[in-house]
Amino acid sequence: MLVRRLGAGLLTSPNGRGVLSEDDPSCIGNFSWDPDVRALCREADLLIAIGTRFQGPNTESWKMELPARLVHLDIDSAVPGRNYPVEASIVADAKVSTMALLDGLDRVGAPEILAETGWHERIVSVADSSRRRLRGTLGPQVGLLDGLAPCLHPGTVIVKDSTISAYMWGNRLLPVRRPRTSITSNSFAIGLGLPQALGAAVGSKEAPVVLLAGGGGFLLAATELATVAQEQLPIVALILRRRRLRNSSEHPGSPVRAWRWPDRCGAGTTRFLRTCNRVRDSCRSRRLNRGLRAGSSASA
Ligand SMILES: Cc1ncc(C[n+]2csc(CCOP(=O)(O)OP(=O)(O)O)c2C)c(N)n1
Repeated sequence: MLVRRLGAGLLTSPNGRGVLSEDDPSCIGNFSWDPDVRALCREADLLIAIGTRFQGPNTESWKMELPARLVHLDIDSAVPGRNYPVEASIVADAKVSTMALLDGLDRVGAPEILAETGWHERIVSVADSSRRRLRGTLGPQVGLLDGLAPCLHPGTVIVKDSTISAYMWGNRLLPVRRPRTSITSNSFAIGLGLPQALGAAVGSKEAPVVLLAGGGGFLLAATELATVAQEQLPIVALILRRRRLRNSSEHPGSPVRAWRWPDRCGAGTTRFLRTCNRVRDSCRSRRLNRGLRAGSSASA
């Protein structure tokens, strides 16, 4: 794999998450806003950008400094050089061209790079500090993150509507371990979460699909619950209530209302965590998925 061969760190956009497991020490993740990550990018000798448009929200509207040596690889010839000047562009399929780069490194006899430079240790330390820094800003929501994260199977598809909880921690700290298991809207429009979860539940081999949504965004497409019921789709919706989350000290013990289709659960952290545990149990049970697909009335 190119990242290992180069001794590089991997920084992802929100939608690139999962291309390498976030448990891998080379994976920095979706942390382009972090000051230590910014410093790392400024100091790097070379950046190889693969399949990214360097969107404004991920680069602080292109204020993020990148190394002068930027190689930009994309299948769309209009992308390289559009937002940042490039030293070289490669217009090709990402998989084919990364394999070709690996072959090229072997052909020219490039040594196993950077083992002795301390760069890898720096990457590991920056990945750790950026996570710690963000966790330190979450306040009581850290309990939701810590409650949910261990309940997810590596293959669980998690869909995030554009809710504050998704911006704050869902899109960065809730770990993603496999490609295509983290879905979030690029447009920042609220309301797409439930329809996206619905599609993911039809396409995913793991059950259930987990949706994180704010109350406002969820209501925009709540009528799709009829489709969820009709198709008996295994979706767990965690609906976060902003006022409760922001003012949790005034509403002790009740930062979130969590419920699952078709049974409505009450409010409270305990119930949220209970729902998370059901997610975990359901993730473990492949039989659930098979049962649902066979049209049984098994519940998530
Ligand atoms: C389709 C659409 N309409 C309006 C907005 C503007 N907007 C951004 S956040 C937000 C409130 C979202 O509330 P909620 O879904 O409860 O999530 P929260 O961020 O409060 O957790 C609105 C209306 C938007 N982003 N997209």
